[in-house]
Amino acid sequence: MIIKTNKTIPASEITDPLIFSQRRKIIKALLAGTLLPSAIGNVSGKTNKSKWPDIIKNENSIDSEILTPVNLVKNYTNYYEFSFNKEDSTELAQNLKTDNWTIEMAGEIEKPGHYQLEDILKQQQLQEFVYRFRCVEAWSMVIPWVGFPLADLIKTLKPLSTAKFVKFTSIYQPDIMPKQRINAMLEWPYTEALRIDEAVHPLTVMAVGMYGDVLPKQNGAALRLVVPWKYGFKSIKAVVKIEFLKKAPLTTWHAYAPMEYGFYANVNPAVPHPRWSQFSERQLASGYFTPRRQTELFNGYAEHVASLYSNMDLQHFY
Ligand SMILES: Nc1nc2c(c(=O)[nH]1)N[C@H]1C(S)=C(S)[C@@H](COP(=O)(O)O)O[C@H]1N2
Ligand SMILES: [Mo]
Repeated sequence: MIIKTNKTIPASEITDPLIFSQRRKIIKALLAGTLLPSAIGNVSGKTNKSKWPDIIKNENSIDSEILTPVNLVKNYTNYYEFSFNKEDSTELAQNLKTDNWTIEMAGEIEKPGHYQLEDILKQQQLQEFVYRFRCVEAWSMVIPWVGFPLADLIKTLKPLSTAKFVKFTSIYQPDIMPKQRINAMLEWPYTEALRIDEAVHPLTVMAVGMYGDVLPKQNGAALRLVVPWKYGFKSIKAVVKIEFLKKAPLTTWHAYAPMEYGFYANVNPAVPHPRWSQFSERQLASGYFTPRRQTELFNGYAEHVASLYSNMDLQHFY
């Protein structure tokens, strides 16, 4: 997210140092003739499934694209509770304690309560979901998540017919999350929400891992949401509460700048952000001469999700 400060630089114009140094390394290696696939991450599309050896790949996985190198995904993170800088947030997030994770389930359900993540996982069949991921700042990645469909969890909670929206809340821990202490611009804890039909859509995932391993703290451990057809800020990290509501709640980014960050936040090349175009995206760690990728409606998942919005004006409900 681009924070409104005195110097507002469109995200698309920023060449972050990590990408820059990675490119320099790649060019150096190319010149030296030493570039092995492992040097730029996994280019074969296979992951090293160390923790979950028998995991099955979800049918909605994309397989035609090259995965973003894991080291880039781990070191280029948006985690505003810690820092507005993508590398500092990675480092500071290591202070988060992610064991014995508990999630509060509340609102319009028959089975509210505090659930241990471990107990939830005993009921779920973990799968790998290889999804495109598109940040509203106009960069994108391809990530193999490990998790389960949110729909499978929601079923066990027995939602009432009055449950129309699902609200997610991130952990609030100002003692270790510096921006929760000193940044009053955003309201903490971070919250996000989906319409119930979006929440139970088979593409919507709760992730506990990526690249065959446990989710790194900076990427949202112990449990995060992944909604691949929406801008990245909807994919809330470190979820500690899931609430079923009758009405749409006000969520963090939407509350901060409603003209810039809509409730729906569906990826849409035809709806520019007020301060930059969403027509194309920079694929992280793509080749030096690779052109920007043309952004697709619903991030390429239109055949799966367009029907959710068939009666809606997407320019108005951005
Ligand atoms: N709690 C929380 N969740 C969050 C964020 C955040 O700052 N705090 N950033 C969002 C944004 S803007 C993006 S692009 C993705 C980034 O996920 P990644 O760092 O794992 O790539 O997380 C989203 N979820
Ligand atoms: Mo983002």
